Amino acid sequence: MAIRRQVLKGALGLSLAAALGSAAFAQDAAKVGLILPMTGPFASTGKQIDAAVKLFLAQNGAVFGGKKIEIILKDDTGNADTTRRLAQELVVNDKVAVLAGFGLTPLALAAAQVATQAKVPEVVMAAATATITEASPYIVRTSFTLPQASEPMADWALKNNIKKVFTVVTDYGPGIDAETSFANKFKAGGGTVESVRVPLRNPDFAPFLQRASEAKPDALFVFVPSGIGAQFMKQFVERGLDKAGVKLIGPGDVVDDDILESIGDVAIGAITTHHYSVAHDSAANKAFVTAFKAANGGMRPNFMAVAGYDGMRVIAEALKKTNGNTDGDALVAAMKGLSLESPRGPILIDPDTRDIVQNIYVRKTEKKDGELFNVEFAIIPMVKDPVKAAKKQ
Ligand code: VNL
Repeated sequence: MAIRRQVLKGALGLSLAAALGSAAFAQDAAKVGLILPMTGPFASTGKQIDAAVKLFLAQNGAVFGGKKIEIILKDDTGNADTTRRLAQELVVNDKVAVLAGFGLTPLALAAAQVATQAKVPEVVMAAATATITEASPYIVRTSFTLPQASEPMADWALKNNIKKVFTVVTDYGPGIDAETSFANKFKAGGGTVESVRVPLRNPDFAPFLQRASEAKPDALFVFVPSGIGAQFMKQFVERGLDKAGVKLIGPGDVVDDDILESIGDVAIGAITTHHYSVAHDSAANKAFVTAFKAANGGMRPNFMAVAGYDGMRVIAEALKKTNGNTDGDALVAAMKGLSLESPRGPILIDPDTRDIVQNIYVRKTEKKDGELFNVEFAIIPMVKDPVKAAKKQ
């Protein structure tokens, strides 16, 4: 090292720097370890986020605060033990400045201890259980929280003459968050709720939908993780719930833009509350959707893609603010309070909680020019995660 510095000072410095090439270059790189489920049942989430990260870097040139962002993509297949091992390897062997991705709640939680011990920021681009940001002071989230999306659904249902709701949710963090936040708010407003929870792995919705059908509710409130909606909706039709006139409501994961076409017309009329629709009417979103589709063979971006895109932007803005300092504490400090215009609308990284503050939109699934969309018709502006907001009071 000492010899190299000496030589670099000399006349041969330039050519030697060129010869050293990658070694010299590496010091000017900020490596981002991107851990996603690229295979397995949640591969659609990995695919969407990976594509959005690539798009952001292709559009913005990859150099921020003098550091070139280098992505190291790893497939955790949706297995939490693998996520933990990959996070450790990325920190120890690759010396990444940031860990990012995290397709599901157990995967985000599996990396939290690694982030804390290594003092490396963990940018959560998908997982959405409210408590995740409390698992490490290095976690910053650009996706959403289920209570943030589900409470507004209770308000809408109460105002729209829905009195009896049956909830069906996937039985793990985000599903329990969706059920609890919706039910508490809906019951407080005078509604009645009956609830069932469906396993995360290999779900068979039929017995749960049978119970829902027998309960004769005004509406069925559903949370299933992104990518599972088509499976759910198929069984919803097979059980005849659409014909029985049961209204479908919930956070927007079940009518995910990515799979809406494969769900088909049965989704028409569903009312959902969520932070992103591919149909969001803004110039920023139109540009994002056009570029994303062009780069990905016509694939629609969904709410996972937008969170991956914004997650990269948060990392880039933080590097600019620190002038390329990749110290974990400096990066997290720079991320706190960032406010940006996203394709979904305005977003803010809450400086107190490191969680995202954003608009929640009420949408109706409709057919427009032969294509299905979740069309936004009302906005609840800049919603904070209500679970953490309640704890503060
Ligand atoms: C989670 C939440 C995953 C919402 C999702 O799709 C989703 C999670 C994979 O926190 O595990 O749509």
